[in-house]
Amino acid sequence: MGVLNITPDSFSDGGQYFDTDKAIESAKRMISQGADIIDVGGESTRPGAQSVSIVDEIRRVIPVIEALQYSTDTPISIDTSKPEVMKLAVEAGANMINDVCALSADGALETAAMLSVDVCLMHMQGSPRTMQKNPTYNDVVDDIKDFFSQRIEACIEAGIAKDKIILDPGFGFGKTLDHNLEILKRFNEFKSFGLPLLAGLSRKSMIGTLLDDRNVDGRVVGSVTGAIIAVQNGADIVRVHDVLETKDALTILGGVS
Ligand code: 8Y4
Repeated sequence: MGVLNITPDSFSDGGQYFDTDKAIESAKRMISQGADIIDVGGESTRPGAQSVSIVDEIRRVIPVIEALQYSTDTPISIDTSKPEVMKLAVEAGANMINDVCALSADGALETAAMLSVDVCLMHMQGSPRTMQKNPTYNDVVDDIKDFFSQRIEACIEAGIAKDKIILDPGFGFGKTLDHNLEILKRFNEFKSFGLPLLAGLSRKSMIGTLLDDRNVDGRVVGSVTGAIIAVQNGADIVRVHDVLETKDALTILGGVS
């Protein structure tokens, strides 16, 4: 899964079409590099990030989804927690909902059920603004498994078929470095649900911290290594910024497995 963040380019005054065109170009590059899914997001979910209005999020993501729907066969994922955005995105051609809030917003479960697309349920402790304050768990893997059980139950209750669900422990979302490493080491334990697993470690601070506070641009090799470990430990989908590099590593892994 290639990451496509659509946020206004503060270094240009090219306006809406400029951002949209750049996003489409970036998506097409990732597809040519072998991405099997493009994850389109219009709201930054980084720690402490500003929230984005529904209208602004729609203005950012819908034109890009429409253009990709028209010009490629590659499945499109909509990275949002807002039911209004989910609905318009799927109507514009998105095939999957990637929700870091695991369909917890008002109306999100019902909307996802109605749209009948795949949904990725990600675990987060707290909210993006506060999650890194003081994350605590009894046992991080067991606690996340309990969360998955509850959210799967809520989905089924709302009419979402179990075979449409993908699970993601949410690296960096209310987790310390030690929590993240424990999740990566024990990733296999999430296999017990019999559902596909997604891992997103790409460029995250756990990589930067392990590499002596390396900046985001210097995290490619660390991110690729993290993706490989996740796949070896049972991940079915890896959400990455560096598609070409990750594909190369997965190709080598595929040669011996
Ligand atoms: C640099 C670059 C530093 C990116 C931090 C980040 C996940 C996700 C995000 C994930 C799923 C991010 C939307 C955070 N992470 N969705 N989204 N799983 N399913 N931070 O791990 O990339 S955004």
